[in-house]
Amino acid sequence: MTLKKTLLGLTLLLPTLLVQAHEYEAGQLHIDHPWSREMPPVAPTAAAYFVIHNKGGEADRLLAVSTPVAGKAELHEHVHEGGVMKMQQVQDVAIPAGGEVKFEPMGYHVMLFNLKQQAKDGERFPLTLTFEKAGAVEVEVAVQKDAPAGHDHGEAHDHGKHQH
Ligand SMILES: [Cu+2]
Repeated sequence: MTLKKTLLGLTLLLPTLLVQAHEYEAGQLHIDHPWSREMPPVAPTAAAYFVIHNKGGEADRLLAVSTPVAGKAELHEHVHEGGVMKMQQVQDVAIPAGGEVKFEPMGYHVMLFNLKQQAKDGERFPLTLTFEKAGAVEVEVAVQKDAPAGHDHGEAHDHGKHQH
């Protein structure tokens, strides 16, 4: 009976262990699960997403992004313009005091250009986020086939359509 109980407990725990969520602390900021969707090897660009929580009483700003795997990295947002969804570069992203900003498909994202090669599902690459107050924070971006739960709106048109 005891063995049976233990096995049942393990079965219930496994899905939790497989999620591989990772997070980072930088001063007042908490950066949750940086990830990137696996793209075809020929795709020239990729995008990275994460959620930034600001637990402090002062606003901060994300000023710059960089990574050794891409020739260029930019902060982007999606905007509706005449019924068309398109993306454009932004100079910085405000992180309000006590608030959070989601970088996600069809929203803010880190755009990576001139990739030397596309990372595959299960791989990770380093990304440095530079904040006005918290300074430079290096995170690892997890590459995965599917968006983590709660990070996708299920809009298929985002898939492989990151063009400028
Ligand atoms: Cu973009």
